[in-house]
Amino acid sequence: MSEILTGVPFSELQRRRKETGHDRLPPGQRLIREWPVLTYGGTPRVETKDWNLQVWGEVGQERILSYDQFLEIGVSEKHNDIHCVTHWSRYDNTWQGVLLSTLFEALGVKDSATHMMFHCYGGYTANVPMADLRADDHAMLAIAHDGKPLDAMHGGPVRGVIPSLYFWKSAKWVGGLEFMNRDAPGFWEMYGYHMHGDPWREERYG
Ligand SMILES: Nc1nc2c(c(=O)[nH]1)N[C@H]1C(S)=C(S)[C@@H](COP(=O)(O)O)O[C@H]1N2
Ligand SMILES: [Mo]
Repeated sequence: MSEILTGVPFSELQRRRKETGHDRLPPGQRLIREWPVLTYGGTPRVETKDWNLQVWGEVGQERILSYDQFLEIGVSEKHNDIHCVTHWSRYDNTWQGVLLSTLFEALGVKDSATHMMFHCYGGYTANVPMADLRADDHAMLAIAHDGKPLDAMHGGPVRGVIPSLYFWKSAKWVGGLEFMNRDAPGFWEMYGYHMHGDPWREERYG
């Protein structure tokens, strides 16, 4: 591969190469340069002063964080690729936000949490296994993309980014995290999308 591989641990690349024969572009995907907007329904407009993160379920303490309390947990930067189930991939995205690993620590997420449900302004939901979130050291709640605050269209002020899974799992306009002790389908999963959604295994539907 002549392309520069960024943000992906070597062990992860070896796994992908072995399982799929692909280094960077997952099977069945094509590379695009632009960044399309994919939203079911309207675009919620939430200002940071009105934004809250509600946290409940398998956590030490159920809480509601303001935007400032959320940022105080600590902001990091990550560089990675995104893969949409509708077959487009976009390389080299730089995200700033609060890493989920840091957030889970701060919130005291219990070991009994096996899955997390994103709850969004506007009603969208997406379920993700905790094992994937714990294994993906790029997974975050993002506030900025390529140095600019996230547009409302792309999920601003705060969206999930989980580059190891198809992009529908990266919920936009996140306002709640529910820590569950079992799996449950989110919005697209109820319409037949995969409960897991690993692009390297082409877990698109079913
Ligand atoms: N709240 C919410 N989050 C969402 C969606 C949505 O419709 N609502 N669409 C998902 C899908 S299918 C994709 S591919 C990505 C698209 O993100 P983008 O519009 O920033 O490209 O957001 C995901 N997160
Ligand atoms: Mo998507």
